[in-house]
Amino acid sequence: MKKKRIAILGSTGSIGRQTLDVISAFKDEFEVIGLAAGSNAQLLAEQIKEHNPRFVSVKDSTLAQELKAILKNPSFEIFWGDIGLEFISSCSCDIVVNGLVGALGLKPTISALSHGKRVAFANKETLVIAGDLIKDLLVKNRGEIIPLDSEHVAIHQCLSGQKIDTVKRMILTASGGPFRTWDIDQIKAATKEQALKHPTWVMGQKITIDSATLMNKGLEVIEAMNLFNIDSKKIDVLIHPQSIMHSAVEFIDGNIISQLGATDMKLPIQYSLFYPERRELPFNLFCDLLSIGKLEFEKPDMEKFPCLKLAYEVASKGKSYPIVINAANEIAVDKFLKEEITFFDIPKIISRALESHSPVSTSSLEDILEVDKEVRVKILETQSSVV
Ligand code: MN3
Repeated sequence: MKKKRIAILGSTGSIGRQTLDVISAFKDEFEVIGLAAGSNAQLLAEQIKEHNPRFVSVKDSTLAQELKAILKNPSFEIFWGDIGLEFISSCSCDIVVNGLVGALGLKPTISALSHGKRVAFANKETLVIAGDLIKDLLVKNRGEIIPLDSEHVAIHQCLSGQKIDTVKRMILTASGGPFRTWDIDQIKAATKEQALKHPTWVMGQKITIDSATLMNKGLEVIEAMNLFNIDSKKIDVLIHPQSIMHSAVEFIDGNIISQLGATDMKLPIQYSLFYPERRELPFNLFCDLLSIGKLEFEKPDMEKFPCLKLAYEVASKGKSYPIVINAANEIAVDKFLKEEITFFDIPKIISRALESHSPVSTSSLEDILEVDKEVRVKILETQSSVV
């Protein structure tokens, strides 16, 4: 059997590491061709020793030197920066796993899809800021996107064999994050450590903070809108603390199809890498419904979690607003992680950025990057004096 050739963008991040866990469990079926990482040279070196890729990319030339020094006789070609990411995303592979965080993932996605690749997609921010551009590329080239985000993998399975015009609504579930049961004043005073304690999922820092504000769910609403071509009015969010039902689709005839499974990213990753086939799960991650006992659902509280409300507003406004919400959120989360602002400054910064934005239509990569940059510069210039 011919092995599937895989390139991973963001190999040392949470998605990248778990993708390599899945690949290691199916060594006869996959071959790692390319690895792109940021600045964790030590972990990348270990991954290279184990998977022996042909192409490697790191953040900059200093890190490339560092990596060469760790691995005495490298047998791979090494690249760095934007060019490296673009090279890896268009190299001779069958599947590109995009596990990058933030708008950084946009250019490599465009490059992979322009080369007709299948992209296993965990980089939601790219679909948020460049939905139309990505949809255009999918029409023009033979590339495809298979979701890797657990909710979207759930919906992808619920829609199997169904017609999109028979969908009444999609139900995205959310764990509710660490502050689900806190009152609003407690949330306002939340610290970085408290926000990083996610109740059900183990993930990277940015997405963990996004889960605490519920911005993650807001971005996922826009992601679902673009991925499945559906109006945001037909996408509901339900808080589901057990995180066992990963999402659901209600059809016009009243039937609801949902997908359930263990709370572990290796499941959606395995689904995405093998789709449309299935393989026996090589991990002890089968879901025991008896030990879970009950599934609960709650309505999200938009006062306690204003980021979700902002995301819905942006989803219906469209134009360049999704770029603004994403850029402002990335900056605000970064500042919160550096302990420069409070937890409730995050929605404040975002809502100020949205209010002061004059919408434009963005049809090209250049347009998108220009708005993205403008928003970031404006926040960094004014923010310190306002908050
Ligand atoms: Mn998700």
